[in-house]
Amino acid sequence: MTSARSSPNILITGTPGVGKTSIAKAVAEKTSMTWCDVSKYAVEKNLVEEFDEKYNCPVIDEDKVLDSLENEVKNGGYIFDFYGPDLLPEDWVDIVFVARTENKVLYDRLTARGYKDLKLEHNLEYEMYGMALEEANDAYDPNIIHSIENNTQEQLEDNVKRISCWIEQWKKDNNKS
Ligand code: DAT
Repeated sequence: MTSARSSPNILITGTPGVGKTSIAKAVAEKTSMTWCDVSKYAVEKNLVEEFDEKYNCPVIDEDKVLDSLENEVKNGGYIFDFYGPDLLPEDWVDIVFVARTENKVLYDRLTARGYKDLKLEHNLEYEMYGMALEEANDAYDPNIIHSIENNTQEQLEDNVKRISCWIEQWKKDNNKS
């Protein structure tokens, strides 16, 4: 099997606080992949529709973000870090990791981040019902979706190792190493 990309593109998704950034940054440091925090990218490039006062966060302009990223990601090598499990077109990504965290652990992480009231409740519920995983399953081929537990430091290290190994294997399988 070969791919037009010289490296894979990976999506790490899940509820805010489940550890997407921690995993994505560590994998990028261990490999030659580029970490792309899609929300930050949108804000830095001014691709934001509005600021959501209720949830105290920017609402990204999805079409503009996709247009802006399209040429950059053609050759692969990106680790996308985004809470939205269905933003990226299916043919952009080779594998999807949905990070999961137990609600008690997530509660502590989100309150430490200053989340409260509706924003806290909404995100805890979203995680409790496994919504990110469900949405990812609707958006991508379920065969490329992997749910990863990310509660402890040990699990974080295992996840980083597993994803990094997967990248190396992809390159071998696609004759890109
Ligand atoms: P996200 O990018 O999904 O919003 P994050 O990577 O910023 O999440 O992590 C949220 C907080 O939790 C941050 O303080 C780092 C910590 N964290 C992430 N993964 C962890 C793990 N497996 N064990 C302990 N702490 C973790």
